[in-house]
Amino acid sequence: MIELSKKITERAMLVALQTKKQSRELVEEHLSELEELSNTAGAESIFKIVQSKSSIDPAFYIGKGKAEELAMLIELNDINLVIFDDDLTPVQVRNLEKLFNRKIVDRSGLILDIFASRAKTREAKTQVELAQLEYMLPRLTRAWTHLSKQYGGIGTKGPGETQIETDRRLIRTRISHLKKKLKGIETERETQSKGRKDFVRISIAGYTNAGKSTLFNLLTNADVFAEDKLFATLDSTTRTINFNSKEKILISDTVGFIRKLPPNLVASFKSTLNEVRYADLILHVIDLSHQYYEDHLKVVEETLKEFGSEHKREIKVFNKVDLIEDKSKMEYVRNTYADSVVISAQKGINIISLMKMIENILGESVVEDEIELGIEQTKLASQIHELAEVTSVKYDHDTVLFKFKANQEVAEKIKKLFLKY
Ligand SMILES: Nc1nc2c(ncn2[C@@H]2O[C@H](COP(=O)(O)OP(=O)(O)OP(=O)(O)O)[C@@H](O)[C@H]2O)c(=O)[nH]1
Ligand SMILES: [Mg+2]
Repeated sequence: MIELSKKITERAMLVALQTKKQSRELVEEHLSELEELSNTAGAESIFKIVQSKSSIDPAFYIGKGKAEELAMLIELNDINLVIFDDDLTPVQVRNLEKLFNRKIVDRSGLILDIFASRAKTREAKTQVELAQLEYMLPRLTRAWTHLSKQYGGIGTKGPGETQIETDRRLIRTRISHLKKKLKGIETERETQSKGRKDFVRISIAGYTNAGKSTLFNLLTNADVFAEDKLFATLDSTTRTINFNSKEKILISDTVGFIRKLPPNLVASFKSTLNEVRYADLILHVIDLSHQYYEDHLKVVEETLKEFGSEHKREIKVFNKVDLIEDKSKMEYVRNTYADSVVISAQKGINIISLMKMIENILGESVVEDEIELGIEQTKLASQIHELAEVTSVKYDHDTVLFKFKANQEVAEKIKKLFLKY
């Protein structure tokens, strides 16, 4: 028996704006990433349009003339969805929707939509719903709810129509309810974490589709879902692993990053990403076969910085080496990035080197040290807590004496940070 797929593919037009500040090449790369996102969401991109303009048009984003031109294309080619690479203002959405008479989705909306369809656990669902409502709130107009109901599909997989129909006040109430729920989940997680205090923690982080879950599965014999689509993983999974060392090691797979990740999504995924925050070591996986792998690397570093993980010990794991023919690329990364290793998680290439690096870093001798801070240097105090195991804190008038345990390198890092203040 042949089963007919019920899924209807939406026909999408992708639109990006190139202003004076950006190069054509970069805008096109962003657009091809948008295409991957839209494929992941189940749309087929029929057109990819780049409009050059000195500045953003406040009413129509790409300018009224260009918008009218696109309206014709849309009509003639049966396009039912228009996706913009940058976030639009509510006014731009309203004007464009009126002109195109089609559904308009922006990059954040698209990412939220993918997250919504991928969220499986209570935590992920709560996090995505919160981010969606916050995204939706300023965009909520009568016209919007009406149109989204009319079209359905991508960009409208909101937290349920009944909630969309109700007014902003109800959405605000829901937002504060979800925030409380997440706080509860976060506390649960923290309690769990405390129970794992005597474990050493490794966290796998990186750009989406870099091969994090594939590496995780390889290191733990787990069976986490991995596929060639963006955001296959939304929840962090944690397992224990055994190396030769006596230490008990926990390793976590985490959600991937991408450029222009909606800020409210990052904020609501804080509890999941705490795995990275509290890790003793981060394995930063990078898809070396991607043309823009160095951009990806920077995006991940920036995002890690946002929640204060930039001073963690990190191994840069350049993955998918089986796809690389140009040997100089490997030389280049080895010479450019300290603590890096080139592997293939899928083919199992060079995994032994990676394991050795992990062991070396974890096995570094732990030293005890102390540092005296002025009472006003609270920022540094929280960094010490993040980087090291604080064994005692003593207050004396306007100074605080911290005693801590950390490996040699981290201890030196803390001292350096202190000198900067
Ligand atoms: N050729 C090759 N493909 C790989 C390698 N590692 C992973 N892949 C493929 O890359 C795709 C993405 O892998 P995942 O492990 O799902 O990547 P991820 O980083 O967990 O992705 P998200 O969870 O979506 O952020 C899959 O199709 C993998 O089979 C590798 O070393 N070589
Ligand atoms: Mg994954």
